[in-house]
Amino acid sequence: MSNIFSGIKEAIKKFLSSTSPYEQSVEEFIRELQRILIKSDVNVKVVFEFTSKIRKRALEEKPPQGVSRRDWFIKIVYEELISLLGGEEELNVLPKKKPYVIMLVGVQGSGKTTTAAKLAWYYKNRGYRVGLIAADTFRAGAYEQLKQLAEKVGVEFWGDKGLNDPAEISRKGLEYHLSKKAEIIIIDTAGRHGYGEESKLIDEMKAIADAVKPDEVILVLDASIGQKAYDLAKKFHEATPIGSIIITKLDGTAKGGGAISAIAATGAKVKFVGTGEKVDEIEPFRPKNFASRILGMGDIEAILERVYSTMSQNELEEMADSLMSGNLNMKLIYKQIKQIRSMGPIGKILRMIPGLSMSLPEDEGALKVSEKKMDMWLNIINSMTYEEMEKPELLEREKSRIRRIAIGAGVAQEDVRELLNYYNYIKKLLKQLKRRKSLLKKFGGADEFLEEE
Ligand SMILES: Nc1nc2c(ncn2[C@@H]2O[C@H](COP(=O)(O)OP(=O)(O)O)[C@@H](O)[C@H]2O)c(=O)[nH]1
Ligand SMILES: [Mg+2]
Repeated sequence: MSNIFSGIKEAIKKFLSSTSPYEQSVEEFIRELQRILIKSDVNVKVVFEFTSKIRKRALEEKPPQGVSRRDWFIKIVYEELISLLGGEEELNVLPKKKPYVIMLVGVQGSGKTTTAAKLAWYYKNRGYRVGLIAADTFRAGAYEQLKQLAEKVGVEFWGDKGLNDPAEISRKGLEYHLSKKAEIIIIDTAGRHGYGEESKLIDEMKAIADAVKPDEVILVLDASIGQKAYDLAKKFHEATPIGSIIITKLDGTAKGGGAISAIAATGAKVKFVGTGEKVDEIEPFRPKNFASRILGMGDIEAILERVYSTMSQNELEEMADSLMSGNLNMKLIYKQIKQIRSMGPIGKILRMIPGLSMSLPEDEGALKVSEKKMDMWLNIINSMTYEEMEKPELLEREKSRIRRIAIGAGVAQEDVRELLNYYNYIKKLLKQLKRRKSLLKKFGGADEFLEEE
């Protein structure tokens, strides 16, 4: 009936509306998930590792206060899927050095030539001078195909129909592009082998790599090939430690399991995905987006939002406690600012302190800090010595410190002083609050406060 996308969405709906006990619903969901993934050609071993992680967490983890077990389970599935797909972090797709030589490998028809042009387009649009090399001596039209694409994108092209040694072509092409001051050089290879001949493909790849010493070897994988992608990705990753993967034809694939297998197969990271035949149909791979697509983000978005906002609420409360109990210094301010950056003004945190919300100033103006300013302050704190972070009072005593920090952070001395004022303001406020708190304790003050104790 279903492909991987609609199948998993269905399973989630079923899980959420099920009236069975939690443990039983989890088992039902996991069985369904295994069935869908295996049917979509995801490698069996990958499937069982994936689902047993989910099961373990689902049974062991206790959701934080205010979050239901079923909501928490959705979060677990979402997180495990992201981790299966390569983790939270996006790969940096910009070259680490110049010139940067990229070699594309992969079986015939996987999309190497198209991808070479797409990469050229992508990098050209980001200001790089790109050169293409046609090192596919096997397919008759390969030279013309890449040449035309190079013209279309508007980048330098090198090829020589008279030569038939890919390693020699690559070496000469490299020389040509270097003389043209290319910053990124992309080599399109033949990959005349079919699936099942992975080791021959790897051998050829090694021969060209020996000749040109590429900075990166990219395996181009067709998403629709399913299970075979797993073996190829695995062998590839074992053979080349500098490898990454580009998955093509993600637009047309109903199964999509091959992509997941390939990603999960190895430590090799997916860098880009191809989503169409045109040169601009390429995008950096984002595990989070892909996970959302598989789970049907529309359906689970509200749940995730609920879970994360409850969590940050709990975190806020913890933060309020630490503000009240800890000795205030710049490190603490740094930590707070970083967390507040995503949560709201410090007033919100202070209001969480039991029994004290009413003693905060009506006008929160003094507590409000714009995001831009927060970033600047983080920057300033980063320019302080450890000693200064521990004892910001040092800045008041020796003014030359303010000047040094301002220069280090690339801001005006005025800005450093403003942060110092903020620090002093929070410090004073906390002192007042603490005094009030102990008074309240002594004389059994506000009802609200008594309830908390
Ligand atoms: N739909 C779609 N087609 C693609 C994509 N990438 C490549 N193709 C098509 O796949 C076929 C083979 O591509 P080609 O670059 O010649 O593969 P090569 O043999 O590995 O060089 C061509 O018809 C391409 O237009 C993609 O991301 N999406
Ligand atoms: Mg080709």
